[in-house]
Amino acid sequence: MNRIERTKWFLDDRFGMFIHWGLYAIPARGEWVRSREKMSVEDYEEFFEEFNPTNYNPKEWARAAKAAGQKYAVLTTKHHDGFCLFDSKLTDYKATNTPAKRDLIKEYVEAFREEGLKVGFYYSIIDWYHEHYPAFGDRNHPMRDNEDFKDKNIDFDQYLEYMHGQVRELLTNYGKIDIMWFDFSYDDMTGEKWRATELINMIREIQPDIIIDNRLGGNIKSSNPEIYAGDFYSPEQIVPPGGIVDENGEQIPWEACITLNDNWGYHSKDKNYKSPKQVIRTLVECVSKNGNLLLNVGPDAKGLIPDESIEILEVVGKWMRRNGESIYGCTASSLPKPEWGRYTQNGNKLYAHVYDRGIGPIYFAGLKGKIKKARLLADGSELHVQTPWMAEQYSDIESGAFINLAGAQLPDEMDT
Ligand code: JFZ
Repeated sequence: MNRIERTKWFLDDRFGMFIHWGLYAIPARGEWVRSREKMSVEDYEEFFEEFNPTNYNPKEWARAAKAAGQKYAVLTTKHHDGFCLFDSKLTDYKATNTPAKRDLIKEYVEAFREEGLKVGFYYSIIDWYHEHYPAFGDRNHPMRDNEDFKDKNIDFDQYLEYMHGQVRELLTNYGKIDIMWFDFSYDDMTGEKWRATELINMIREIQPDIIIDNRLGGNIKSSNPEIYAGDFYSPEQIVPPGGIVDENGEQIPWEACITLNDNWGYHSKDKNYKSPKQVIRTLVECVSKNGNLLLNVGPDAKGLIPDESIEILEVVGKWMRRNGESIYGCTASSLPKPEWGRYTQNGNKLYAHVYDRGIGPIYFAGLKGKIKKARLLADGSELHVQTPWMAEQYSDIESGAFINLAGAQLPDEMDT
């Protein structure tokens, strides 16, 4: 299988749930708390001893994702703090040794599979816990300025054995896994520094169909990319304005990852949530540029997705139930971006996402005589192709067509 075959389902599905969850949910100041506040392992230890997510019910997470129209999920099996939600034989720093006492990844995989969703693993190649992970290679290591730590004898190969071993565990012990989402490489700590070719060969042997992000390093945009350069490009907190193409101008699969508020991990004070409308428009924006959206939630220390996030997902789901056809299996359109919104397309079906209906009929450049019929996607009701009075005199619109939206109820008066 090549990248194009592997990513087919992914590009059809378009919309996934990202989940950042770990010990950092307890301090509730985001997943970077250890680095930002320069906490030692000991400072962080109380969260390990305390971690007991009594409300952890991944079936609920999976139902929320499915109801929102999301088709796959990616969960942090280990974040930069090194804590593992899975029962790794290679470390004691794992959920089974906390009061939670269970393999939380196993339950996640089962629950999401049961809802018919595809399952992904986020795995941090950065590790602030492992004794052989070098602070000198990581400008944000919490212990970087600590003299004792610097003097430690680091054998990076031991860390690499551990990291490769954990990836092997993750891809061996939980059945078929759809996405491996590595995070991340600094400019000078990249590619073969992770023994990336060897790592990818191992992964492809265990899970031949799995798709992998581009954060191990390499140049995914090259016409001859390294084996570890990834199946899809992962821009963060941005929708790339022109999509992503390789050196030859060919489309590269990509997936924007975006938070609902301003943190990935749970943050009790961060209430800066995006509106459902912004989220829907971001999803449309991605698809209109051939991309996916991986939308993040950060469950709290009890294991609950914040109410605010659930409410946004519900509204998005309402929209998706009526308009999902304009997302799944859709791509960019070759038509120029319309002034009133965005296009997505599936074969000969063009979806017009109308953000600004203005007054009068809306204009479709280049489509004169080409629109067979027009329908309002939300309810299937008929719309009329209409040529306005004296339109032939508007010199710049000769090749275009008009559709009359009069009387059409755009969903919540916000989107098509
Ligand atoms: C990383 C993590 O540090 C963060 O906590 C979160 O998990 C996010 C999804 O990924 O953050 C990054 C990684 C890469 C870039 C920026 C932030 N980047 O390439 O610009």
